[in-house]
Amino acid sequence: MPVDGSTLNKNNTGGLLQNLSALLPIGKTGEYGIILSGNGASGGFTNDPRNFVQVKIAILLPDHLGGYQMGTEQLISDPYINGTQSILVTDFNADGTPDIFMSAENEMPFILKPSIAYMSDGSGKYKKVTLADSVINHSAMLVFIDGKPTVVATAYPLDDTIAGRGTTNAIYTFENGAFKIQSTQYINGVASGTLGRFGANGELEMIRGDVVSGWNGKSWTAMNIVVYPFDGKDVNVSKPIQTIVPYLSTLPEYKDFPANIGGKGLTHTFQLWAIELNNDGHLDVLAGETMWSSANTNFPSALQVLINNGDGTFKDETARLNSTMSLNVEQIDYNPTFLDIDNSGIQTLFFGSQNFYATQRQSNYLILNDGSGQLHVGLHDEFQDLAKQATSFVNSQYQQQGFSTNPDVFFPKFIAVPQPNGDVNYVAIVNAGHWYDTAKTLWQDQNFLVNMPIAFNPTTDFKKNIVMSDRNHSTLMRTWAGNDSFYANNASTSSAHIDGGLGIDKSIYSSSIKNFAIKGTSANTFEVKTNSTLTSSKISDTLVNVERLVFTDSSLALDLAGNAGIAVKLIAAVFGKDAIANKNFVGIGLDLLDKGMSYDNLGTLALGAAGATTSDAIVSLLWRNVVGSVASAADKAPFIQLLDAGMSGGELVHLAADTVFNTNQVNLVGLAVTGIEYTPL
Ligand SMILES: [Ca+2]
Ligand SMILES: [Ca+2]
Ligand SMILES: [Ca+2]
Ligand SMILES: [Ca+2]
Repeated sequence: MPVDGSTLNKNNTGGLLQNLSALLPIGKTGEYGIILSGNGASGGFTNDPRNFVQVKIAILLPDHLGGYQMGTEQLISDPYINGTQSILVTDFNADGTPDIFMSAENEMPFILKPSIAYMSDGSGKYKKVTLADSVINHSAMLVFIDGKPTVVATAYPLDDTIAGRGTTNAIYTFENGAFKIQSTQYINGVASGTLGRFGANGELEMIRGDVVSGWNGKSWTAMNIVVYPFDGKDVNVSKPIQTIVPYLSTLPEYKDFPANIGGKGLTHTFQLWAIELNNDGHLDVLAGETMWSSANTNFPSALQVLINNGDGTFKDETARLNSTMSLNVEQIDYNPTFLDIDNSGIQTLFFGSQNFYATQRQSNYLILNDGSGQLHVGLHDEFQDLAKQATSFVNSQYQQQGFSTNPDVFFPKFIAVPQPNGDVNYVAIVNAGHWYDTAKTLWQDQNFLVNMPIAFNPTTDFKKNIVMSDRNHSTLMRTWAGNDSFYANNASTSSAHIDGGLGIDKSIYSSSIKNFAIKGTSANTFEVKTNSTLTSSKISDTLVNVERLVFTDSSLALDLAGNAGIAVKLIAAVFGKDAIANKNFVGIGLDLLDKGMSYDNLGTLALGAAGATTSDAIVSLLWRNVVGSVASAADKAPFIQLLDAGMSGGELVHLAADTVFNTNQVNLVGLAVTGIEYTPL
């Protein structure tokens, strides 16, 4: 396991300062192994090389029975690395198989070391490569510059007197069979960074967190996120493009918070992730932040949302777009997984962290993005119950051997493992505390890995009703199984694609229906476009799985294969085909069906409203409306017999309404292209 036994001694008891994980794509598309590693801890914050902690990596492979088995030795022959805080997985050598990059990081003690990479060798195994750097990289971020994988490292802000600076803020690319390492300018204080084509015309920018300024003789007075131009080789720190105050430091309630890393009221930005959040074509940024404090264990943490204004500057939209994540949690994952799990083109965010003595403040999260940049907590509180299950499993299996664990002491880290079908399973890392190794006569940390195949699938299991009040210029939005509402505020001037998923979803427009061209193009798909006459607020929407359109003067139901189809067929059968033009009738039918009333029960209700109470009256009514003639006694007899034998009136309505006579007379095929107007209740 990650800390190797041969390096253990009384100073190095095998503790991991960071318990990191990353997914390793393996086998079929959508299948993953799990890489585990971290950086060790011993000897405190010194630079005594005798206390250096060597760490191993471990790789778990799926056992195809829903669990995992150790697979390290199948893939690599030398698992020793120099500690890391960033496990980065991508295909650097472009051979079709992902490689693994472990940027070196050690804080206890501070020791400069080379980074380690495991490169796919073409035989299904990995070759270990020791890089020609010398680093304590607090952060290393994988970004893609024009499709090329690039590692952007941020060196720990070392004082020259501790251990030298080594290779400062290196940028790594893979060129001609080897890693090219390019050192960039040393900047006071920085702990995190990312690089990307954030500019209006794709200009490169380097963004750094924890950039300190305003030394007052005792402490820094500011510690901010700073956006710099990047010329392809280095940052230009003398011309910052923008200085951004970390979210927590913008909140009055934390103005005087006794934060340790920066000082009073200052926020530590430990990670910066470049990610497209609102799908407007301009790369955005998420910042991982904390006011870690030894004096106040209820320190706040945050995920700051910085939306690109389109010109390479950013707007802090945390309060508006990330309102559901609590600030009263432990620091979130340094090495989260961002992955498109439903082929929507939108990434879901997975954060897993081990938390000590902090059950209520645990920071495991599954975060969903609806595509407008609005983030929703998919799973968080649920981990409390899962933690109880995982720890009681460990206790039931291993208590006799002396192991015991308690989520209130060691809250597990939950590693998300998406499945090819979009389900998300978890592996919990359960810390069972210290354990005495009689052979080595020392105490060691012990972790158990517990497989938790919960099969959470947001497409079907996330039932919150989403209100997208602002599209934030997005061209790609999708929601889940709730009844969702999409407003067109700040709609993109380009074409937009919206998928409402399961549930009765509405797209709402703030002008008259006469300004729009509306057309069903294929199953569950409608195009809604503003006419050329409407030059302001142009809309060009492709709506999938969206059931209703709402305009200022009219509403349209599009789900002719769903509730709207039932309402129309049923109204025609019971009230006559002309009645489908009665928008109130359609609206009442939709309202009842959307609330869950069955086709048959609505049929019975409609018969009552039409005054058909006897078997004869029911059959006569349906025959007249569906067949179009007055039924003879012989025509009616078999149906009257069915009713008298116990069939409900509603069931007979259902049968009659679904006949081809009826679907033809209401022109169901045509309605599937135009939709049907209704008056909402
Ligand atoms: Ca490769
Ligand atoms: Ca964006
Ligand atoms: Ca929905
Ligand atoms: Ca839907």
